[in-house]
Amino acid sequence: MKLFYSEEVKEALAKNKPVVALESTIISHGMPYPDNIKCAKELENILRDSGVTPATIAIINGEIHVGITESELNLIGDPKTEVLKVSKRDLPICVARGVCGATTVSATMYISKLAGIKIFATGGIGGVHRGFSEVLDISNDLETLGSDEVVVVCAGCKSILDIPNTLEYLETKGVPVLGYKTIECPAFYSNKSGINLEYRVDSPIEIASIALNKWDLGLKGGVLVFNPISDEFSYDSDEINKVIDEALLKAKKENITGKRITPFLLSNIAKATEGKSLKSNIELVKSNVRLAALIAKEM
Ligand code: PSU
Ligand code: MN
Repeated sequence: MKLFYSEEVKEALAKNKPVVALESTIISHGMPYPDNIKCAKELENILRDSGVTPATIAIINGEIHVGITESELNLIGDPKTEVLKVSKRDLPICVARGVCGATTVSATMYISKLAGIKIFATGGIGGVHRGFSEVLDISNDLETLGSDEVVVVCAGCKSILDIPNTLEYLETKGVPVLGYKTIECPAFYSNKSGINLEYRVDSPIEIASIALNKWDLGLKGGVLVFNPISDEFSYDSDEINKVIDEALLKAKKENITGKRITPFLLSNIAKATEGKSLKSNIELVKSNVRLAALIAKEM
């Protein structure tokens, strides 16, 4: 499969310089226009300013791009463009049909692996959804964390998910989950969840060493880093959970299921908080990108 590299990514990979991958579902389906495009540009510039090359991954008319141009970003960030939400299973369909696609954590990890990129930063991962015993909704992100060798930096699992069962599933898949400077599992908009992780790490070099040792041992799959949102932007967990519960109820009433559920909940939460949750979302992704840059340099 041919990958289309941007000039800067091609050069960085050839010279063995640090590269951090970024996903595109947060651009096309996770954030409203025009904040999505502004945020995507800022994330890339945070990386460039710290001497790391950004590789935003997206599918443009069936072509898999590793690193996109400004006009490609404007295309997939435009709400008027039809953009498929592409997890691993949608990838061949998107390419075969020659349409545009925004990659989720699972597809972005897979393409990163193909491109030889070892680290990827995002906001939050998909997981085991609440009510999974009735509807078996478990994100492909978890499978891919179990199979593809990429470090993923995120802000934990938000409580639209079943956090304890998401952590159990990651354990089954052999994925190390590392709390960055915390032992409490962060919950995306909030840095509190009341649930403890098993491992806390305190430096980027320690994270790099765990990942490299995992792969040196011949173990497959990724490493997950949970970087809590800073106190300044963190929500009180009761406050945000109330909003999340209402959004979940609305989704149930409107019969929203499958891949539509995560974007539906995110946009309803942003509306209900009058954009305050969006601000938190943007800040936490930026913080994850900053941490990923430090880890990439150590690797
Ligand atoms: N979490 C967020 N924002 C997002 C996503 C997750 O806070 O936009 C996206 C990611 O791309 C993730 C995907 O991989 O949603 C998970 O979708 P699903 O639950 O359908 O697997
Ligand atoms: Mn799902």
